[in-house]
Amino acid sequence: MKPTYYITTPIYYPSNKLHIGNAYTTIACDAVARYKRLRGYDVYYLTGTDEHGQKLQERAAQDGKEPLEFIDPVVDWIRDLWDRLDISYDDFIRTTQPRHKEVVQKVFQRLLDQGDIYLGEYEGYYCVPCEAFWTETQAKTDKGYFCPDCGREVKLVKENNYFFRMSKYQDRLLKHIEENPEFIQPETRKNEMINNFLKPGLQDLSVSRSTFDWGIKVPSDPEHVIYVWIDALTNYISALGYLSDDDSKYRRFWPADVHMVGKDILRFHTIYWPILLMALDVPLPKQIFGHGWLLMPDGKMSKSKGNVIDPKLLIDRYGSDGVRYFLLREINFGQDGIFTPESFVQRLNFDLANDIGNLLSRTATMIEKYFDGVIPAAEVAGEPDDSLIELAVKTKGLVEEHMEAMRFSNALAHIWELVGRTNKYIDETMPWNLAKSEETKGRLATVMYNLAESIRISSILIQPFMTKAPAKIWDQLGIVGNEQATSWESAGTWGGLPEGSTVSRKELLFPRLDVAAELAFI
Ligand code: ME8
Repeated sequence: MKPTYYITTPIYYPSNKLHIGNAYTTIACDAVARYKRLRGYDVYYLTGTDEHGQKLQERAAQDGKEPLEFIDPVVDWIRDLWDRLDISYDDFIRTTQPRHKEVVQKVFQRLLDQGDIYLGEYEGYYCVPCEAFWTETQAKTDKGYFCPDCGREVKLVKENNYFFRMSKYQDRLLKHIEENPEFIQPETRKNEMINNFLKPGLQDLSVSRSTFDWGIKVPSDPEHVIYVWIDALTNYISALGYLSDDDSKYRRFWPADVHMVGKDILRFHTIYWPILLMALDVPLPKQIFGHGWLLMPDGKMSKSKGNVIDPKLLIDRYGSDGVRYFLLREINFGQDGIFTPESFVQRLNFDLANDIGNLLSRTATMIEKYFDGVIPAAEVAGEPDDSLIELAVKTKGLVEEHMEAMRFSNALAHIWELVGRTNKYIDETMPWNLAKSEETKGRLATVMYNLAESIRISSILIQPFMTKAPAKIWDQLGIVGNEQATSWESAGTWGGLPEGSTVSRKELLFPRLDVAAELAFI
C-alpha cells in the first residue's frame, strides 16, 4: 500500500471572482500534490467553496438574487480557473452540498449533546467581510469599532446564540502546539498565535447566528444557523465522508498532512479547528501552514483599491506554466512578496524564454544539424563534463529537501542553477568548433549527449511546478511515453536518456516577450 498524503486549500468565498492571491495558495498546493504523487504517495488534494454566511447573502441581495443563483455561476468560474491552471485536485467540496451539510449538523448536535455547546446571549462586534466575532476590547479604537484583522468597521450584534466552550480545551491545545513544533508553520506565526490569542485566554465562541438565515440550520433549533467558520472548517473531514455511511476515505486519509492557508485565516485553523476536533475526539491535522501575502506595489490586493489581477487574463496571454512558475519562484512561500508587472515579464523572459527555452532550442538545433537529429552516445570524458554531471545528479536531492519544507522558490532556484550550468557548458565546450573537424566528432557527440541529458533531468524536476513544459520537452527529446527515462527516480542518475532517441525541434517552449507591449497589457 502506498503511503497517503492529504492536502487542502482554504475553501474560498464565491462572493467575487478570485484573484491571483487565491490562485497562489491553490497553485502552491498543486505543486505539493504533484510532487508527492511523483514520490509515490497516494495523494488526496481537496479544494472547494465556502458558500454560506452573511457576507454571501448580502452580496447576492445586492444583485437582487437568491444566494445560490448568485453563487452557482461564480463556482463555475472558479472551477474553470482551476482547469486552466491544471490544478490536479481530487475533490471539490461546496458547503451547500448535502454531503457536507449533514456532517455539520451531526457535529453540532454531538457537541450540544455532550455539553460543549450551550445556549447563551451574545453581545459583541461582528465583522461581516471576515465573518469574525470580536470583543469590545479587541475592536475598540479612538475612532470607533474596527476589525483588528481587516480594519473595516464592525457591527454591534446582540443575539441569543449557541456558544462553544473553547476555554475548556485551551490548555490541551497550548500543550499540543508546544509539543509539536511542526504543527504551525512557519515558526514566527506560531508564536503570534500563542502570544496574541492563546496566552491571553480564550473566550467561549459564539457558534450560531439568528439574525439571518443563509447557513446550515441548527438541527434542534432551526431559528439558528451554524456559524459559517464552524461550517467551513468541517469541510476538511466532511469531504472524506466523516460520520457518513462510507467513511473509507476518512479512515484512509485523515489526519491531514497539511492545511495550507493564508496568514489571514491562520487563527481559525490553529485555534477553532483543533479545539473542535479535540471535542469530537478526532486526531488533529499534522500541520497548518500559514503563507504570506501576495502584494501589489501599492499594498494588498483589494477590489476597492482596484488593484486586483484577474488570473485568467494572465493565463490566456502567458500560459498557465508562466503564471505558476512566476508565483512559486518569485515569492518565498512563508513571506509576503510583491507582484510587479516588470518582475513578471522579466522572469518569463529571462528564466523561461532565455534560460530553459533557448537551451532546449539550441540543443535540439545542434543535434539535428550535427547528428541528423539522433542523440549520439557519449564517450568518457573529464572536465567540464564531470562538474556538470555532479551538479545534475545532486539537484534532485536538493529539490526534494526544499519541497519537503515548502520552499518552492529554493527548489526552483536549484533547477535553474542546473539550467544555467548547462548553458555555460555550451560556452565552455563550443560545439560549433568541435563540428569543424572529423577528429573532434566524438567529443561533439559527448557534448550533445550531455546537453540533452541535463535537459532531461531538469524537465523531470520541473513537473511539480509546470504542467505543460515537461511533456513538450520530452516530445522534442523523443522520450514521450518512455516511463523509465521520464520517471522521477531517474532524475537522480546520469545516463537515463537513451542514445538513439530522435530529437525533433518544435515551436519555442516559451516565446520571448516584448517588454514594453506587455507592461502596457498588464
Ligand atoms: O477566508 N495573497 O476565504 P477567502 C496570498 N472562506 N493569498 C491570498 C491573498 C493574497 N493577496 N488573498 C487571498 C476565506 N489569499 C474562507 C476560508 S477555509 C475553511 C475558509 C488566499 O475567499 C489565502 O489562502 O477570503 C487566504 O487565506 C484565502 O485566499 C482567503 O480566501
